[in-house]
Amino acid sequence: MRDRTSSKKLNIDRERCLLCAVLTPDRALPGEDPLEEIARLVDTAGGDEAGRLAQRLDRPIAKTYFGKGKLSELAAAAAAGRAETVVVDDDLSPKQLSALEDACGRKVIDRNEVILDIFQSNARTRQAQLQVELAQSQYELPRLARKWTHLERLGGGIGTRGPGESQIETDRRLLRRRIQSLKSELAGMEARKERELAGRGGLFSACLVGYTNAGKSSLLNRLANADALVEDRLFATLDTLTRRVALGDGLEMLLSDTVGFIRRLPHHLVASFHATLAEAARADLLIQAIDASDPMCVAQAASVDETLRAIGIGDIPRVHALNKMDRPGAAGLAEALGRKFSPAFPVSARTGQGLAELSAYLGERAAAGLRQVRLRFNSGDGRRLAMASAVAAVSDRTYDGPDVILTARINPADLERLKRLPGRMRLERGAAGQAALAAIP
Ligand SMILES: Nc1nc2c(ncn2[C@@H]2O[C@H](COP(=O)(O)OP(=O)(O)OP(=O)(O)O)[C@@H](O)[C@H]2O)c(=O)[nH]1
Ligand SMILES: [Mg+2]
Repeated sequence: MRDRTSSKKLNIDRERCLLCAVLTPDRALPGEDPLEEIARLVDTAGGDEAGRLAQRLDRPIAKTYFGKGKLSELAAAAAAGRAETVVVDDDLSPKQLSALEDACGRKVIDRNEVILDIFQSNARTRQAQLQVELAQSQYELPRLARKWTHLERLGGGIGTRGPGESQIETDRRLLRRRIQSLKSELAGMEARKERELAGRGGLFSACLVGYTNAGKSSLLNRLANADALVEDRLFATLDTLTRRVALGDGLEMLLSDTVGFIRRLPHHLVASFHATLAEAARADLLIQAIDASDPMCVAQAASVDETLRAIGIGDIPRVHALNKMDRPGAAGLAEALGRKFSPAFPVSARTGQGLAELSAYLGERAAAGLRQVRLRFNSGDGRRLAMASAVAAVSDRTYDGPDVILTARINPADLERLKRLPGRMRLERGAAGQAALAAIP
């Protein structure tokens, strides 16, 4: 029986794909091969390129996507390249999809579906899998009707209210129910995460954001000595990985890696990845990774900026990591990019170049707003000791009789939480702490 939850086989692994696009004036960026990115996406999804077909138009034709002439070339181009699938670098309406499929007699998939396909094969955790399924279901919902009219055209459905119509209703209901249950399971996961995060205290946190393949996971690995998955493919990371990073002098921060962005990211995906992107929303600082060796990096950074604004986190302070400085071409661009993106640090996650400077900057940011204190409390007060060690940058710990004395930097909110714990704690501030402490009998 036909699988009703997906209208066609999305997976293009090892399929020969003809790459198509309408090139609108706003779309072709200077110096860019306009089909290069979809070629990269298809390659990442495991497809093989079987030729390209593009048409310059002010905008795609509403009903047929391509103009009449190009539409009539489609079948021949697909045949010439022995293409099994036609991939269109745009989000197609159900009508456009049907028109293109009719014109070439082959499976047609759009940019949305290629990205969903990649996300699906890269989703490793339950949360990522649920998020991808949610995005897919939402994409599918308005397209269910098309699938059934399609079936009828292929020989089914007799009469005005054939089996198709009630079937569409049943399918819609099932899919809506599934979407609801995915949403509630994801909301539950998010709530659990929130509770977990509340325990983190006010530790300074930064989140790596940036275009896919810019080197975010590589930077996390270098900066945090972590083992995030690094791959030369798009959207290798779909989950958030958070690590504690030691910045010296007892100072620590949290550093997270997250899902990469791409131009024209399908909005269902952005919405579905709410939980993953929430990590970035909570950050005190965003570190935008830019692949400075990519001639398209300025346009890529602009689209990242757009996505950050679209998800409401464009205002979080940002620093730029101009990455892959070891690659030819990057060094020449560093100066110009540094002027455009400020503050910026030329770095290489591969060689480690510039990372000390970036870490020092992160250290300054993490230390700003912290209060230098000396805390004296009973050394048997395990709860306070554990909390202080978790949320404060403790640079010195000494014992005086029954007491422990911590020299630490801490943010005011966490200091209040420490004070509120049962038991006694004495506090001396700043450099004066030393003298004050000496005065304690
Ligand atoms: N030459 C060079 N290659 C790098 C550098 N940083 C990362 N790479 C390579 O770039 C590719 C992508 O790196 P990732 O760290 O996976 O990039 P990402 O931004 O996490 O990518 P997604 O998770 O897919 O969004 C890998 O092949 C890395 O080895 C660098 O500084 N120099
Ligand atoms: Mg990554």
